[in-house]
Amino acid sequence: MSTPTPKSLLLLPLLLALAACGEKKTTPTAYISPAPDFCADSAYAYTQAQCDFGPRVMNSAAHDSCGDWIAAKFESFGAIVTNQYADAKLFDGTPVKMRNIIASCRPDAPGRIIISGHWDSRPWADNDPDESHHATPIDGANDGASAIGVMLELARQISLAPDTADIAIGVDFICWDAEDSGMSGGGDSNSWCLGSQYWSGKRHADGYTARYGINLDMVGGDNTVFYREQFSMAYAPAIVDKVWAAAQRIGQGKYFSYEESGGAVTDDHLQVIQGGILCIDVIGSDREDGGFPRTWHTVNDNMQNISKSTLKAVGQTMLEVIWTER
Ligand code: AHN
Ligand code: ZN
Repeated sequence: MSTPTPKSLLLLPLLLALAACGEKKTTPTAYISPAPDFCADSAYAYTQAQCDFGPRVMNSAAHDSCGDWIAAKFESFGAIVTNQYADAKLFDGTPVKMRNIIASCRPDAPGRIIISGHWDSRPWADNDPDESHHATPIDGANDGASAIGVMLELARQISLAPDTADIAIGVDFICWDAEDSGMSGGGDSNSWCLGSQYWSGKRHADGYTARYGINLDMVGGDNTVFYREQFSMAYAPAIVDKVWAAAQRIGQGKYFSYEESGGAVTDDHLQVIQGGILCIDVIGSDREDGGFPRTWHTVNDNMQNISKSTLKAVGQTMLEVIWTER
């Protein structure tokens, strides 16, 4: 006995045709971005390369070699690199040798923006659920390396852009040192962000200024979402709007969410603001509880918990901002 074709199946071609029709009428013209494609594989590889040096904790050989690698990599993309070396003391009195690495792309462009992130990693996994790890240095794949990985890929994309590309600005990539050796548990907030503190008092070049800054922090974790951080909203709401709008435009609204408000975070952007340039923080939160990513300051902040889609969301949004800045 043959099964009769259900009526709904017979109607299917008609329904599809109608659906297609309806779609045509209601879908707005797709936005065509002028920006090139951000390559998440490259950003991932640059993140991995930093981790391969070992934890980049202050005063370590891994730290110093990785700093040389970061500077050379930016130079290989045609950036002019300026180093800011300085001595500082951690909250416990330990002297540290800092190096802020400033890589300028299109150095002659009069209009400039800063894209920054820290390149050191935390010497202690003091948020690890296992107390025996509290003195272990972390890889800092997300907390540190991911931002620099994204920034390197942005510099590469700028270097690949043809002379005819419609980029109206220059970009200064600032890699902060000694961000992450601060006192945990709501301790002295001045014990964090030592590299950017130094820069805010003494910029890398006399008379240097920029239109605004975007600091990236923990931009490669899995299960990550970006909420609008509270200090950024208080000091630079227009920059937050610009970046979040760019993300929605290119279809990355799932990552750059308006749904919840972010917390207020002591981070390097505050030092840039302190130095007189408005700056926001694009900092990852955990999608489940809205707090810091679940690998934050644990031994699990390693490459296994890095997501190419998160790197892509942030990197493509930054390219969109760079390519549409007038
Ligand atoms: C504090 O915990 C005070 N600030 C967080 C800044 C940070 C640390 N970002 C990454 N690691
Ligand atoms: Zn950290």
